[in-house]
Amino acid sequence: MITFYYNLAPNPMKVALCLEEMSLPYELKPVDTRKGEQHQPDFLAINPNGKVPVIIDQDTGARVFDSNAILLYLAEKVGQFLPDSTPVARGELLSWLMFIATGVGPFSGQAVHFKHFAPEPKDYAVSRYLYEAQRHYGIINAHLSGRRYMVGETYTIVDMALWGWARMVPFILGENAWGDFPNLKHLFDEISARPAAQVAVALKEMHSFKAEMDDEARQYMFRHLAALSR
Ligand SMILES: N[C@@H](CCC(=O)N[C@@H](CS)C(=O)NCC(=O)O)C(=O)O
Repeated sequence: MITFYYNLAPNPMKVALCLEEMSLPYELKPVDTRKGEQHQPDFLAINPNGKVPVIIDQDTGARVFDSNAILLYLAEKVGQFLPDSTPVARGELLSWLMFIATGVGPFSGQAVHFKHFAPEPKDYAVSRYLYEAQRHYGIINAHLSGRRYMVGETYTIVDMALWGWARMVPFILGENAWGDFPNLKHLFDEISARPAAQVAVALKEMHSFKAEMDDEARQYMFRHLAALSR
């Protein structure tokens, strides 16, 4: 049994997809980040970074935080959704997993923050992060030209990591953004049609997370605001 600390944001959603693809039994532990549950001492004892996702593998006692670390842990546990065990394929797997973890995710997250939530003036920051997010998705789209999946000939955890963020492309880059990334859109649609993805998306019915980005939510999500007001 896996204990899965989650909300409905891109990083937990990749893990939800992965757990479903692997048919691993898991119990859900919702963490409402707009109510500050990520800063509670009992949660910080599980993830000192105060973010979701986290898993605890009850079979092994392992605690794993950071979404792409979780995907790799689970793939190695079950021996599935990995490419051929050659050094070349392993190099590709690690490179694209880290590219998504350190590039696609953070630049997309900052683009969303500045575009949708930051106060004015913000033109410089919006321009920088939208440019970088667009550039990262462009690299993925170019890589997918003539390929069905990100690594090798089969569906792997890299495709799952990508799906978590690809769901957000219109929110990050605008409603017409898919037109710039036809290869990525093709892969995104293929994954979204999988039964595992449909179960992951339906997790939104399992728990009612706070939706409003009000003063309380901003206080918990954007903690630098406290320093600014001192
Ligand atoms: N590098 C981490 C990032 C996790 C992360 O940023 N999680 C967000 C949801 S996608 C979160 O918990 N935010 C709450 C907060 O920042 O207070 C990962 O890949 O899991």
